[in-house]
Amino acid sequence: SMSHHDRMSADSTKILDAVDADHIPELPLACWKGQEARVAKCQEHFKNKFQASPTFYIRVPGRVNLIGEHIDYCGYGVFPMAIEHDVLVMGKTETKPCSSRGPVLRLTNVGNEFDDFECSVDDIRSILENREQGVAPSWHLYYLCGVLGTIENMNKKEGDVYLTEICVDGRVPPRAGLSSSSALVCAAALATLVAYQGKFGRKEMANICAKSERYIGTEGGGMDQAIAFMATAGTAQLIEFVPKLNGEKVVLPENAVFVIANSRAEANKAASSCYNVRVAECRSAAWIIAKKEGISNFLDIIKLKTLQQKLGVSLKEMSKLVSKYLHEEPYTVKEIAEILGMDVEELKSMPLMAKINVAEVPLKLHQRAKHVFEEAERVYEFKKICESNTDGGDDSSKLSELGKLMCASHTSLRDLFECSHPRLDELIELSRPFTHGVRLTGAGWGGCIVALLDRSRVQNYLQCLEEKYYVKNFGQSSFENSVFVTQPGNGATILVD
Ligand code: ADP
Ligand code: NG1
Ligand code: MG
Repeated sequence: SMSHHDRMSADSTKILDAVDADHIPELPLACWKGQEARVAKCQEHFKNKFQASPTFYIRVPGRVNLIGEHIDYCGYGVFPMAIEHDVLVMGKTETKPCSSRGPVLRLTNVGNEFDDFECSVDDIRSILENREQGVAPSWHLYYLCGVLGTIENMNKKEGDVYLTEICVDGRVPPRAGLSSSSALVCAAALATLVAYQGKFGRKEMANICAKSERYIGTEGGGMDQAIAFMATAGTAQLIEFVPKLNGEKVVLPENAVFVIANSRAEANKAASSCYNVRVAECRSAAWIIAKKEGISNFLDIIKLKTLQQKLGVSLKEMSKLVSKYLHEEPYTVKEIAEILGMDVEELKSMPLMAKINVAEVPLKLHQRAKHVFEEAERVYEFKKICESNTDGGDDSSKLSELGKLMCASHTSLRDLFECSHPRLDELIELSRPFTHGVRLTGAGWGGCIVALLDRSRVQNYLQCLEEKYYVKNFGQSSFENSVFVTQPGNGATILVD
């Protein structure tokens, strides 16, 4: 299937170069090789539900982040690439009035565990605002995030679409840190764009989707939506967010192989407050350092990167400021409020703070901020090594340097950021003898690891994983859909029949 994928990649790269780098690529559905059986199955599902055939198709990939974890929401650059697993959305619209209750959206999903859903488009905002808190959101809510994001950013009134019928088929393992959620949100947003004949480029869509996925409750930093739209086959990208979204293609060393292994410990990010607590900790750290450095409007500085720019110092110096101003013992909200010269209630009612139960968790500002500055440095190091000239020599020293950065990233995520999981750490330890480097990828608390290794070691590594992790913990055949060798794939694509 890798060669089919490559063929599609080559086609769309050509189209892209010919048109406009920010244009969302459109490809004939027939160019999507190796997917015929899947498409046919989805079309059949669509026909059974809606007694018609879809007229447009959208494909959005998941991603693996190679390095730069939990720093996008602090404004720092990250290093992801798209994977071949994707979400496919098929749709059809009705532009003649067919109901008196305004525009209707009907959703169905090929996956058995995802129930059908139907609502009026006008109700989407209130459905999202009134969703139940503290539980795993229903799949359709992610879809609605994408729809709302696109609609509220379109300038023309979309009164001529009366009915949108949608069928989803997702192949990104859910709750595994490969961003199935953003693939779904972005696919929904792009399907809406196509349905309403809007025109946005890749970056606009990435920004819209980064914002709209927050309707699900998590204060994400935008990495997933950025790579979902901006990915280019054959390269990873350094994605920057400040001063504005930008992606820089980076070619990975030729003999580098990245293997993704799913720990099978699921982490549903929107079901708990773990993620938002980390965002809040990083924000509080920024406020405190800003205040102590004498910045008068310190509450306006919510990102550690903005703080760094304001202070005009290096990442190394930022790390020193962490040691200077933030103690290692966990903070309470009360102490943070005192340092900032605020009322506790006032602090608790700040945006984001109000969403989480800050009073109940120990806030480890020192550890989180230290991770962020060091991880941000590792991202630039990683890029530098990828781009360094090996002078005709082999790449193996490059791989070992990259690997060391990945290992350091994992240690920091485990010990300073505390977002690993015993299952992830077990996989990491098993992987070490076979790999140059290995780390958790995505938000963590479960999900996947990504390992960097020489092509020649892949077979032995996979065999070890199968025996010593999958068969041992989950029985025969659990290995099948849990491990994949991956290559940088393309971003969101519109497929035309
Ligand atoms: P991740 O993004 O790491 O995969 P999240 O917890 O952010 O994990 O999002 C997972 C959620 O996204 C799922 O619980 C589900 O609601 C939704 N989702 C993922 N894949 C699909 C799919 N194929 N169909 C419907 N919903 C999906
Ligand atoms: P996943 O693993 O997809 O939940 C999350 C965030 C990213 C980023 C990473 C950690 C969303 C949609 N995604 O990813 O922005 O912060 O964690 O690096 O919130
Ligand atoms: Mg997610």
